[in-house]
Amino acid sequence: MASPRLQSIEPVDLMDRRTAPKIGRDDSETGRNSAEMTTEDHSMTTSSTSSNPRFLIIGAGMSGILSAIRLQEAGLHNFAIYEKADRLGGTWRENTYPGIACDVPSHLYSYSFAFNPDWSHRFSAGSEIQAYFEDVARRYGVDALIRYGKEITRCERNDGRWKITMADGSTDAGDFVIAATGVLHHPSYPDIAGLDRFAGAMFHSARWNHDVPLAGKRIGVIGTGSSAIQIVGALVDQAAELSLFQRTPQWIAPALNPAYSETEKANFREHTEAITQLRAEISHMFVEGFANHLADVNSIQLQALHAFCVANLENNVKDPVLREKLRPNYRAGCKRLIMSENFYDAIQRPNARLVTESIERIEEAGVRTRDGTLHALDVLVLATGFRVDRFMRPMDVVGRNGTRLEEVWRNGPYAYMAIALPDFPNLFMLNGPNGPVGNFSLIEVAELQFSYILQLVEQVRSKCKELSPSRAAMERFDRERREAAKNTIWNSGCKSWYLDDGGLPTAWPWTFDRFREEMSRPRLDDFETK
Ligand code: N01
Repeated sequence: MASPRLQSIEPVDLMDRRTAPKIGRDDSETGRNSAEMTTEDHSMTTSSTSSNPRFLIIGAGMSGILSAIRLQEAGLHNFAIYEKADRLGGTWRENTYPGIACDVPSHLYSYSFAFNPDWSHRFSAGSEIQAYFEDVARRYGVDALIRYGKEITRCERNDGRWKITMADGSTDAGDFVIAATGVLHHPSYPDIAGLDRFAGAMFHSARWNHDVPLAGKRIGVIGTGSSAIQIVGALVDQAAELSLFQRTPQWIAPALNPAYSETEKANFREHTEAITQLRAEISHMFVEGFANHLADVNSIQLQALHAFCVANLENNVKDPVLREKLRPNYRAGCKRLIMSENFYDAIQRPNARLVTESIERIEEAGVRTRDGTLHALDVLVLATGFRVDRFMRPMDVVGRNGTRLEEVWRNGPYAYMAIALPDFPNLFMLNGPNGPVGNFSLIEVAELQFSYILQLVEQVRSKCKELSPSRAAMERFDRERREAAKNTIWNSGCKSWYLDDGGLPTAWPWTFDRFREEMSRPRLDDFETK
């Protein structure tokens, strides 16, 4: 989906949006930001839901940082940000594997209020993205407010407020919970016999062990998702042998990743409007090239996407046997589309092997496949994805009248408009279940969601004490979502992490335009207030 036009935008205006807005760090009523208080202070904080509501933000990844910035902009300074790790960044802190980059172009994968004219590449590296979040958090005065090493174990509705309890026993209470807990962070380990017998170094792609030397080693990678494809491209040059264990082939879209020149960066710095225009173009390309057509599997756009991927395979894999092994038997876009500029090249190197025999077991010396071959390895990487159904869990979330989230989500997670749940008033999720996750900028998604949440917060402040979607609205939304999901490209004949246990896609099944429209104005009739 990356277009060669991306770098040829003519700047049209002068505007420096890098200057951080003047955001006060003082609490509007107490004269200091509440996040600077001690936990004991919090328990004594008198918070009025209307004039000085207290927000508990869980998670300091992309959407937690966004929440803090947006709350401050709205003059809502009574909040705390809790982060279980010792560093912000969420998925970009946890995923540090070689070759990691975002498959959404960097100028779109940035906050709309904090452009970065200095992105080094069209698809910048994970370390650069992590540095960007750290920089934004610092510039907007959010980093100093984050309470690190605070894992929330329980979040309970009590006497009309939310009380959270942390692993270290400390507590806090607030009027609103913003669950910015992320999606892709609980590694999924494969159920393969003998995993614990391997004598070499073995780790999950999201738990990379940087102490393990890789140069000249025999490296095995299990999986062919976005992580594995990037890892293969990054490691093939230094490995003595690289074996990719493929259970299912993937469609791959060619994604050239040119560096931005110093002239281009200077241009972006001086003419920020060029970034605005570039973002609009990329967003349009994602939305019009995919997102607005995912429910119309026969659309010209999805057919073009498929043809694009077929041509990439045909034109770039020479050996017909290897080419057929790499050819998926499902439609492009059914699984999350992989963008890569170097995978086909990497897998055709003399030291690379694509192993399509299924894995029998892991042994001390390597991987034994069903044909009896032992693939001897020094390092084994499990690029086997994430437990995407966890969301806020393992946190024990208990709503009104003792309703447990674990029980509500017994058959799989869901949420009204991907944001809220009946019986969990004033608790809002960012990038929660049923949201748009397929090849979009999740930053754009989170920004739209937060503007929706702020409108709900204003309702509570002006009209009531709490608000949650009605059961009827939840049921209607879920019924319509399930019906629409059947017609999406994700339901066109493949397995992926987009599917629930029953095989139905869980992601937002309508157009991105509809998502924007829904997020622009909550249907207030769908909410119950108290
Ligand atoms: O994980 P995945 P991922 N035996 O779930 C295979 C985002 N992301 O970490 O297809 C053998 O996609 C499994 O095989 P199959 C992005 O949203 C983005 O790569 O189920 N194989 C599959 O090939 C992405 O979609 C970026 O048959 C086993 C692989 O493991 C999401 O994260 C980069 C197996 C898992 O693929 C997840 O990507 C990285 C087994 N027992 C991640 N179990 C970018 O922005 C699983 N597999 C570029």
